[in-house]
Amino acid sequence: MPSGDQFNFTNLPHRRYNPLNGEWILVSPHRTKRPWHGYQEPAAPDQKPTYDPKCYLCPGNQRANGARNPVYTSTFVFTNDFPALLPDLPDSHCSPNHIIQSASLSGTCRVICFSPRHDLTLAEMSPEEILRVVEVWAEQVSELGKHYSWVQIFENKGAIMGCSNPHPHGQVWAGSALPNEPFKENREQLAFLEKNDSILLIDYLSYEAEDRTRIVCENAAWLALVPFWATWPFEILLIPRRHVLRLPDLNSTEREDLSQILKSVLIKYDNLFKSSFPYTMGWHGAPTKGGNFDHWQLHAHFYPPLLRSATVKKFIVGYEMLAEAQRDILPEQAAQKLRQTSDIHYLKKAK
Ligand code: H2U
Ligand code: ZN
Repeated sequence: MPSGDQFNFTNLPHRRYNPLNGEWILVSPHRTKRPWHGYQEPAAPDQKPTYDPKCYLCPGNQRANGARNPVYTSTFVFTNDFPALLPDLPDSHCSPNHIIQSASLSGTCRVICFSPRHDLTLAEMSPEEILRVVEVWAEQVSELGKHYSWVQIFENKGAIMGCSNPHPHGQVWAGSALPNEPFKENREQLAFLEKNDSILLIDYLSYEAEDRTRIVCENAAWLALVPFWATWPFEILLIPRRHVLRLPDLNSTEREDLSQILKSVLIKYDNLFKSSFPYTMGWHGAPTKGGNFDHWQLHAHFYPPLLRSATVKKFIVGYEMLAEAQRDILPEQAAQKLRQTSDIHYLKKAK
């Protein structure tokens, strides 16, 4: 925590700067004087079947548009039956005056089933099974990156995040333009390199590795931390220690370490409120077309909505929609709570 002047950053409202997107966030730690209601009776574990004959994603089942899934035994990728993006559209930009603009965008959307087992989540899969998911993510970036400048890998988990199906799965959307969030990160990382002659997230990693207050867990190749500028209560940034631009650039040790740390992070999330923790997570690596992107550092964002229990969600509304993002619990407190959770999944412990 910076100790600037006499100001008490742990008790008083202040703003923190997010150097990745160039935006500020309001932090109101004095509001956390309210009692902490984090602990909950363990929720009865969902009794999900290993195979659900009605699930669109289970092996051998028919999907909503009539196609049938193969009887897959590991991971399975298919083109989304209801894609938000379509391939091979003509290039078109339309600006009839100085206000109105529109542009065509070609792309594709895919669904990635992480496991044939309907009842599992990434947190409950073995590191070997998670490694297969990591390999698929990297393959998707390699393949789609040849055609599109941005390949967005992500997972929406939990009904609270709008996830449509509990079967463990993620998505990839690839398109021919840089979307808003990566656009800002590209701009800020480039400006940082030009100003400091170093890589923003590599410098940040050294700072956090020394400071230690925001680290959630780590291994030889990766660091998982609640960023100094986190917006979501238990937001996590996962960064490789080595300067790596994209997922396919990870070596085999880094991939193995990644599957280990993913499991650790997700177990800690589930253990926090003894529930299957909802989140949106996704990868940001350098754009895959259009120049030199050495200013980039690969990283994953985890944005979980829960605040105080499995049922209390943070809403991004009001001041946050109209002015700027705001949080109560300090990122340092969130990191500490996550650090203190067990490394053994609560459902395994209960058995
Ligand atoms: P979520 O990750 O948000 O649950 O979305 C699942 C995706 O799966 C969603 O984009 C696709 C939906 O279009 N889907 C299919 O492509 N085929 C199906 O039969 C069901 C769902
Ligand atoms: Zn299923």
